[in-house]
Amino acid sequence: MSSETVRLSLAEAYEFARITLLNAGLGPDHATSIATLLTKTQGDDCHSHGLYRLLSCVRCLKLGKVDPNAVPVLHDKAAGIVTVDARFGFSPLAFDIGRPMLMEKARTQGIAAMAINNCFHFSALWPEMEALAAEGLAAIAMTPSHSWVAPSGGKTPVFGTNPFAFGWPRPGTLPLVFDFATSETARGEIELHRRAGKDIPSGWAIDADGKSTTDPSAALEGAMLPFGGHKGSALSMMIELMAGPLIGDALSSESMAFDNGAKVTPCHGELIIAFDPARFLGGRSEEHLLKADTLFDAVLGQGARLPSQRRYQARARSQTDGVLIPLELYNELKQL
Ligand code: NDP
Ligand code: PYC
Repeated sequence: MSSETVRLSLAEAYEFARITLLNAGLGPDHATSIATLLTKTQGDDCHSHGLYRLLSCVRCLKLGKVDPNAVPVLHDKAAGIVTVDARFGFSPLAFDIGRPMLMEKARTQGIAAMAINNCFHFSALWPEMEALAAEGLAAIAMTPSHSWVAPSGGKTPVFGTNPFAFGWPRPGTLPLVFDFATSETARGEIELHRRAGKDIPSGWAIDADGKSTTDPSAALEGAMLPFGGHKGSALSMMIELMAGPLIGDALSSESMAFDNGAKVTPCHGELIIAFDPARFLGGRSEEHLLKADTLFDAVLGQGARLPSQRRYQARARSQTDGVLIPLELYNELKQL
């Protein structure tokens, strides 16, 4: 693959994404929501979940899998529970529609959960965590995907790449956020290695015969591996349960069965839980939240970095310099 790149300002990236989605037949509200999201992820140098995702969105639309005009339906399910039925549309608009009620319930109850159901889910979770943490709430989120990942000690895919994300509000500065797949890496990262003609590190995946592989194509045909052995495997299982049966939605294996060989974006649910420190702590909230800085300083003081630090640095760069995307991807997207 060529190493040539194209530079786009953030405004151009947004418009490029929006027009690509509209041209593929996606409804304007969804197109706006997704273009906003992909501009954020590309701007923060999250390449596996940036503009690259337009390829799979358009494929999903062309195959008629996703409802391009689905109107998410919000349900006030209980004092601390919101559900949003995405009605087989993409998930970002469902999150946008559910977020105000989730925040209101978290502020009233101290803790509230939002289940998004029946959504085609392709996105990074950190923008959702950052949006909640920027409003003073701590939050966690999790979602299954397709069954691509073998359990620790096994060879056959059962779990999804099941990301887990966390957001922590920091008075006066940007939130602390982490967001990672419970597999060694996101599947999108292996796909990007394949597109770039690069090997993957050993330990990420096994081939169809169960042997360790550094060949991205063999990895995608075989099984991905959980991070941290039995620990990542258990977390991944928890995510299957909490963002699957608990909210009345699909396991990764069911999402894969629903896909029926089309190899498009997984379709399932997502669980988001928000916590209001002001409700837990009352007037002592700020004092306790500032204590987090002691912890962060102890990390930074020894030369380690905080999760989200790289992204915030990339964001500052993108705001002035724009984003670089591979020319090949740009041309492919333009042809769509
Ligand atoms: P990584 O393994 O790169 O881990 C990313 C997280 O770890 C980020 O929060 C990152 O912060 C932090 N981090 C990385 N290196 C360090 C370090 N040295 N010190 C401190 N923190 C560090 O990401 P994955 O490949 O596992 O996942 C990438 C994305 O894929 C996620 O956004 C995830 O949501 C998405 N995904 C989505 C799925 C879906 O079904 N929708 C499925 C699977 C993944 P920073 O960002 O600042 O580098
Ligand atoms: O990269 O593993 C992944 C992924 C799955 C769904 C969206 N991204």
